[in-house]
Amino acid sequence: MMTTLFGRGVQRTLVILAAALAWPAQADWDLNFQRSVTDVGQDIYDLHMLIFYICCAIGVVVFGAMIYSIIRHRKSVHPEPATFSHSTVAEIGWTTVPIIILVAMAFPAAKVLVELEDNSNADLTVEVTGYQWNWHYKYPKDGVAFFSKLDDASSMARRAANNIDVNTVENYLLDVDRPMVVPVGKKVVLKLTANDVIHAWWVPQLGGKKDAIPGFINTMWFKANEIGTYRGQCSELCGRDHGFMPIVVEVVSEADYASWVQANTTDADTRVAAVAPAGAVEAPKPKAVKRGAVEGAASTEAASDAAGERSGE
Ligand SMILES: [Cu+2]
Repeated sequence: MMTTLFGRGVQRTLVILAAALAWPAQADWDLNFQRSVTDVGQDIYDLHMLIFYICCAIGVVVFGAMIYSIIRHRKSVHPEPATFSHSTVAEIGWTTVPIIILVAMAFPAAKVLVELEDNSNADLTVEVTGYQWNWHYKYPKDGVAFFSKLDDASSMARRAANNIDVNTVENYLLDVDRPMVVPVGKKVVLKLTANDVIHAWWVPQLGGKKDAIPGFINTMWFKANEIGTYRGQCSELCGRDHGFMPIVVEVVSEADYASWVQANTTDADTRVAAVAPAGAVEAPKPKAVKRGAVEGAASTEAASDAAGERSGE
């Protein structure tokens, strides 16, 4: 019985090894990050690969030394154990070498972090609000605002009672009714917040990921170099329907973006009004010091404060 199990284990390992060796033949079957279409995303990918190779080299050295020592100094060859208690040279070595490696890794990592946080000079700013469980996008300058939720095909298929084979649904759980649209080659700055619980906006191919937290405005940016459709998901475990709030970003040409804005601006005002969270617009009650004209003034001031807070200014 044990021999059969062992034999099967060996067989399975050989199959996995063979699959790994046949790697170039399996371009569609990828285990690594998705290739990014932004420069920063590519830098993140390169950094990830650099650190990965460093880790592999450390692994080879450490396990190599271990395996060598186990074989070289095994009991049958060296029945008498050595009597030294420590080696100052070795201690200095295994303290300084990791420090040098860490410092060497900190430089490229810091460079990417600085790049990632450079939210200046936006060509387009989009306010993104996470809701339970969909996203709201608002383009303040272009007067476009809309909700983006899981598309109907996925929504129907996800319910067990409907008995729909999810494999037949294209982009299952990764499609929305209204994607976010941005122009290619433009720096898009996202102002992220949430209306209820913490969500996180992440489209892997656009690089970076940011939390959307109620009461806070987090900022991130991306500049897509290629026209295309890029998919992501909320990456914060935000609640019951967490798995059903995908993100789709359509990167289009400037002309296509302009006509999209043209086609979607008209209903913006009503949608914005319908979308604004009730509590955020309502001014706090003025203190009951004086009545009349002063109350009106205080109320206006409070309202503009509240509005300022919302837009993050
Ligand atoms: Cu979420």
